[in-house]
Amino acid sequence: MKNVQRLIDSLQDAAKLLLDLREERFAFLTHYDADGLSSGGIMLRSAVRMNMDFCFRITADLTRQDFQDFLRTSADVYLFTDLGTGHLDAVDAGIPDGKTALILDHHQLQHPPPERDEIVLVNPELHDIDGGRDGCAAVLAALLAFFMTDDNDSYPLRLGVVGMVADMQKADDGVNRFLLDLAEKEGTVKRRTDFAFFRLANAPIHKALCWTDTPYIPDLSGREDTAVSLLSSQGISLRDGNRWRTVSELTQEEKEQIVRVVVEHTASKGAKIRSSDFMETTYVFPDEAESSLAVAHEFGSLLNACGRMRRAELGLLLAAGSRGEVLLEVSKLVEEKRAKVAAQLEEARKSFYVREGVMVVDGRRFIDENFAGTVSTVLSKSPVHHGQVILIFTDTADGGLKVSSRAPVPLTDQGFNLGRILSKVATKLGGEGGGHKMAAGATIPSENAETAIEQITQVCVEELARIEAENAG
Ligand SMILES: [Mn+2]
Repeated sequence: MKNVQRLIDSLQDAAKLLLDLREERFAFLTHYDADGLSSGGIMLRSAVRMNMDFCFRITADLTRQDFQDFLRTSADVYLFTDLGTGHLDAVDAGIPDGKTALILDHHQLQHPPPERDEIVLVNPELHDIDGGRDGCAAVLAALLAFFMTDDNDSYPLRLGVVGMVADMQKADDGVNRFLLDLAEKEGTVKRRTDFAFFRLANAPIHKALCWTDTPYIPDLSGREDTAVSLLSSQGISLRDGNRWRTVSELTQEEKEQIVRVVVEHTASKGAKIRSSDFMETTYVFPDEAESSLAVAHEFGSLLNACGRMRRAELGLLLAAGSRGEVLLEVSKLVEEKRAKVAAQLEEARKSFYVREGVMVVDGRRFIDENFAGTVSTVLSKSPVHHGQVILIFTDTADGGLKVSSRAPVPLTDQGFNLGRILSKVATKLGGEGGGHKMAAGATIPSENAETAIEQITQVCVEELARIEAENAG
C-alpha cells in the first residue's frame, strides 16, 4: 500500500504542476490503443474545460523518430500518455531547459530516468508496482484530472475504468482499486459479475455470442453461423417478431442454457473449461445515456476499433465525451473491425505452431500491423492456448518486422519478462522493443526479420526452460 500511496502522491504533485503551467502552450502525445485514447481523451477533456492552449497528436508506431518529430512541435509543456518511458533518452535530448515534459505511463523503464527538473515521470514502475497489471495510463490520467479540478467532474473516473478493462489489468488492489473505490463512491461506476458472452448487453444474442473474442473460442468467435446453430439447438429464439432479441432480454434460464452449450462446444475443441472460467467482473456506468458506452468492455472495444481502423481521432473525441455523429461513425468502424479481426484470426489458426510452450504465428502477409496486438490479445485469452507464450510476427508498412507478444501471469510472476526479452533482442538486431512483462512489442529492420523470429522464439523457449528447471530444483 505504501507504494500505491507514493504513486498517488506523485499524481497529486503532477496535478499541482499542471495547474501552475495552465497558461502555457501544451502539446499532447498519446498512443492509439484503447488505454492511450482513454488517457488522451481525459487530458483533452481537461484541456478544453480549463481553456488551455494546446495541440494534440496520436501515434501508432512509438519509434524514436515519432518522439523527435513531436518534440519539434512548438510548445512549452509536452504531455505524454501511455508512452514515453521507452524513449526517455529522446525526451531528454529534445526538451531544452525551461520547457517541461510530463509523462504518464506504465511501461517498464529500460534505463534510470534522467535527473532533470524539466522531466517529470509518473509511472507505477518507479514505485515497484508492475505497471502491466496495475496503474495503466487511463487510471493515472483519471486520477490526475480528478485531482486537478474541483468541479466534481466524475466522467474521467469512468474513462479510467475503460482503459483499465481494455488493458486487461487487475482491479483487486493497488491504484486501480483506489480508482474504482473513488468511482463507486462518486456513483459513476457500478460492478457486475456475469458470463463474458453477455457483455454486449444491447447486441442481438447471436452477434453477442460470436463477437465476444476474449475468450476466443475456436469455430465460435467470429462465426455467426456457429452461434446461430448453437442457439437454435437450445431452442432459444433469436427474434421477437421482426427484430432481433438482445442479450438484455434473455431470461436467467436461457442464459444458463447458453453457458452450458458454449462450455460443451469449447470442450469439443480440446480445451478443458468450466463455466466459472467464463465469469468476469464488468463495470457499468449508470449516468451514460448511450447504451453502447454504458459498459466498460464495450466502450473499450469501440476505442480499440478506432485506433486499429486508423481513425484514432474519433476515439479520442469519444473518450473525451463527444457523442452524436462521432458515435455513429465509430459504430460503423466496429463492425468493419470485427470482420477483419475474425478473418485474421482464422488465418492465424491455420498457420500457427507451438514450440515448447511458445505459440508462434508468422503472420507476415495476412496480419495487418495495426491488428497484431489485437490478435495476440485474443489468442492469449483463448482457453485453447492457456498457459502458452504468444508471439505474433507481421510486416510493417516499410517492410520491417513487427512483433506483438503476450505471456500468462503465472509465468511473469516467476520472472518471465517479455518487455525485457523483446527490448534486448530487438536492440541487438538494430530495432526497438519493450513494454510490460506480460505484453510487449518490437519493430526490427527487414534484413534481420528471419533472425529475429528465430532468436525471439529461442530466448522465450530458454526462459521457459529456466523457470521450469528452477521449479523442479
Ligand atoms: Mn496502456
